[in-house]
Amino acid sequence: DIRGFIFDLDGVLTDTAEFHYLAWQKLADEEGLPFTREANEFLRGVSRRESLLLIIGNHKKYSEAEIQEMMERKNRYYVESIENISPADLLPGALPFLDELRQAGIKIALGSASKNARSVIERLAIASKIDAIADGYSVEKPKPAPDLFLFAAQQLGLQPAQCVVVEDAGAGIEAALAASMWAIGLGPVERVGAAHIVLPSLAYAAWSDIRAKLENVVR
Ligand code: XGP
Ligand code: MG
Repeated sequence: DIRGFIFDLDGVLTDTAEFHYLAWQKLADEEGLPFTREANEFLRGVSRRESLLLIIGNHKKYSEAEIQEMMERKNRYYVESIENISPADLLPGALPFLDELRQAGIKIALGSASKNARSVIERLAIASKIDAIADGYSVEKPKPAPDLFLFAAQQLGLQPAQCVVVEDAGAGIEAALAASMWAIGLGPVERVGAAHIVLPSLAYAAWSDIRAKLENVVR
């Protein structure tokens, strides 16, 4: 039976995916690298370094020092942009769903590729609702590898099969399935259709419905 939920952060609990996009766009513009909102879809769930490498593609050659500098620059833009986020920036449904799960005795972890996850959680004022954090510092291999979610489950003291991952990224759904966990995808089926359950957002998430649906999935 299901004992834990592992939530991605950016694009799931709050729309920081948009702030990441704007920060990457600014960097790309400064570097003369082509980048669009559509291209940003591929950065969902992807680590800072991998995101930058995807943006650079084959367009230019950069030294390792230049890559480091660009990662720092993008992060400065991002950190500036999240300075003013508050509990009002939680996405619709996020807070009631977290509370519903906690009341049902479900453990909750964060599973985010971001190194900024802790500071975002503090600003959203939901740190007290989260039992364990797996973030951009926790493991070596980023999503779609299962490592981050396996680390989160371990922190919760649960087996993978007892955990449900909630993700907005294709790479995140892949990682959840690779970890042998249940997966709930938020967003369009083209992006998260591989998940066991697809919902438009957490505003449509109810624990009793989800449990009933997952109990009927044969795996
Ligand atoms: P961090 C971020 C990436 O920069 C961003 O491209 C990803 O979309 C995001 O993580 C996914 O959660 O990582 O720069 O905040 O460490
Ligand atoms: Mg995400």
